[in-house]
Amino acid sequence: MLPAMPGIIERYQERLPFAPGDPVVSLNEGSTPLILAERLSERAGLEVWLKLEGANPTGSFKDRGMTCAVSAAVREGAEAVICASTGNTAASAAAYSARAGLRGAVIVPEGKIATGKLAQALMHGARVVALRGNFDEALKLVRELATRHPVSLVNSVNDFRIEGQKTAAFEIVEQLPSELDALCIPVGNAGNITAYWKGFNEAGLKPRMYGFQAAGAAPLVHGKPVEHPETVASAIRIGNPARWEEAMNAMTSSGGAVKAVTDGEILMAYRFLAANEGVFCEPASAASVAGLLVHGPAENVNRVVCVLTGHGLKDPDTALDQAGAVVACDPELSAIERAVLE
Ligand code: AN7
Repeated sequence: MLPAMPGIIERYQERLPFAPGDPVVSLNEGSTPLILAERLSERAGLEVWLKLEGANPTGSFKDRGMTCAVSAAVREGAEAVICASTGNTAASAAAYSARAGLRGAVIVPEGKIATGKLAQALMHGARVVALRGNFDEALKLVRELATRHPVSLVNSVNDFRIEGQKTAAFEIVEQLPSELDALCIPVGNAGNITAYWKGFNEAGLKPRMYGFQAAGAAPLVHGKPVEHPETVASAIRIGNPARWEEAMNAMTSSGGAVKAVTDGEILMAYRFLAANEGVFCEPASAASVAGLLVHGPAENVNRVVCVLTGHGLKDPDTALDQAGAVVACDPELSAIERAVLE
């Protein structure tokens, strides 16, 4: 039997702020598939690869950062971790704190997180607080709270999150047959694009970084915070990203850009990936592919990686809303023939 691939701290220890013998809280995150998307490549007119971050243990890229943030919290002797979240950070923080034996509290915008993420946070035993406000307000409050109480804040304002998430860039460099020209990635709080850029830099690569925001939540595109962000892609319903400057620096200094995609464009890409590539991602993730299809590749960009940040099962409500209906059938051969074949 092949040995299981270890988690990212063990795998990349010499490039992460952990020493041998430090406590490691891991679910064997990372080592996610990078697949060639042939139909998407045909449609986009260049070679497109998909990094399937939904294949992480809790179904999103957050696990790469969370193994580092929670391991560091244990090393520091923290007893509890806290975060504000549009859903995936909450699910991941809840899982890793359960594994570490720490208390976890997650603050989410009331009624605005996908069903699967809520189920995860609750199942892992976190205290789930539904804030009558949006993500930006939640983040402001938890930052304040963390200065007053001995709790470890595990949002991407925590540098350990960036360190962990940069390992996805290392993996892409290892997995691709030759160099990539550009990366397409959804942008919410702007931690992940910051992390990829750091990872590529450390690996000696400079792909163009294209960040895509939902049109109703596109502060980086407008150059100013959005007070009431709205989008079907609830994961990136964020109006004032914490890593604003770093994300802008990644995009401008790499020769990339930040652009907006509408909810309609996001949902088009979401359905296309599921129906034509067999890849079910959540709506926010599809923003990377929507951006590529709508805004097109830049000159001299022949090979791109689109990051699919979270699994489609996270948000079954949007899926059922977007998909075709089931076919009801009586338990008789003639009826089943009609139902299947017509
Ligand atoms: C699927 O969980 O902000 O730009 O609180 O869940 O690093 O914020 C989630 C963000 C993209 C954007 N795709 O990444 C949270 C949260 C998915 C996400 C993003 C998120 P960042």
